[in-house]
Amino acid sequence: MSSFPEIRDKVRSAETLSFEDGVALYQHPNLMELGALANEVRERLHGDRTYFNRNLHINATNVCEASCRFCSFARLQPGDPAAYTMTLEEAWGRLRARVAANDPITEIHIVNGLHPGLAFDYYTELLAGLKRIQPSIHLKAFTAVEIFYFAKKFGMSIEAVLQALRAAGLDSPPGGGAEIFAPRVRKKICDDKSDADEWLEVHRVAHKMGLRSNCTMLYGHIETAEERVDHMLRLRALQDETGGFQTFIPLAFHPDNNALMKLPGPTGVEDLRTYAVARLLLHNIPHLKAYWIMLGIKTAQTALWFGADDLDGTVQEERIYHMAGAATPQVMHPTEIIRLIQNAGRTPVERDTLYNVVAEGAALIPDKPFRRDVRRSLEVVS
Ligand code: V47
Repeated sequence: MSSFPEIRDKVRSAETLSFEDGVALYQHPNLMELGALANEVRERLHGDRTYFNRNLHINATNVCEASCRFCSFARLQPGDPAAYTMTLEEAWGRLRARVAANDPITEIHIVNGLHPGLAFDYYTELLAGLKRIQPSIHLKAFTAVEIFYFAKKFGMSIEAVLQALRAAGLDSPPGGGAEIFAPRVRKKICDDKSDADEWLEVHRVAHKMGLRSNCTMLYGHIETAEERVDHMLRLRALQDETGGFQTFIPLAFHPDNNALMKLPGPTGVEDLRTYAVARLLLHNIPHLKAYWIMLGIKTAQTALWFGADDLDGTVQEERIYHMAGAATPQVMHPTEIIRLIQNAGRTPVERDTLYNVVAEGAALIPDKPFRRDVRRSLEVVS
């Protein structure tokens, strides 16, 4: 097994790290040394730039046929008192409210349960209606698991599903549903939804159609370090083939209100270690997102020195993590995100979903600062 100095040399000469290197990095006792190496790669790619966007989450239904043991959001029966399915008007109303409040967003992130009773039209109309309200909105919608489910349920190929969704307004699939690819783990935590090859195939098809997408890994439950490394290397292999992934998002397991609630969830050190290892192994995926909703705001801010260059967005109405016990707020004002990034010694950049710059420098200052101390900290930007 390679020593840390040998791996550091490989990273500095831009050599691809092996499976054994990944496992050795997970075992390296010196977290700060690991973080500093990941930070070298982060700064080589992005300097101090740290991205965020203005977005809204819509989880249109929590009715779900799958029984993932880590999930606190899904309800198996439409008759369950906690089950809900939004009408299209209700879902569209979420965007209308933002437009009416003059609180603009550039992206809607849509993730739903695998609802056995909804017609395909529900999904295409959902997208088309949102585009009618705001034609410029980027619709990051339906995980690979949902797309695979549509293909099976409606007797269509993956490509036909993606084409129909794209015609209705889909811009990119989000990265959810990947969990951990290893069959040992999938069998125990999510054995009745798409497997690793099916998940990867949906992204492969999407990339070949010219769509970009994201990828995730749910960590901190029953998986081993070897299984995390294997997961990342499978993503890296697909990225070598297609180049379509934009960002990798490690998702920290939240143990409340689900079948795995006896597990403790990852510690802060495990979070930072996973970010650093991801930045070092996934040299070909440009961005690494510290999703503040589930990492917690303080760890997400710290992760900006352990490889991460993106904090996701303002988010609003997030339900999946909050039902699993996330203690973070459901929305963060852009001024607060900017303050966190600046306070970490990084340079905030507002992006759209495809990483085009929306605003930076003085242009970042929002019209409506929401707290006096934030307004003061923003003076630094101007
Ligand atoms: O697939 C479910 C995870 C994912 C829990 O693409 C849980 O930009 C932790 O994929 N504890 C959905 N995680 C969210 C997602 C995502 C989030 C942010 C940005 C992007 C992107 C994608 O949430 C699911 C699953 O892996 N999840 N339950 C839980 N208890």
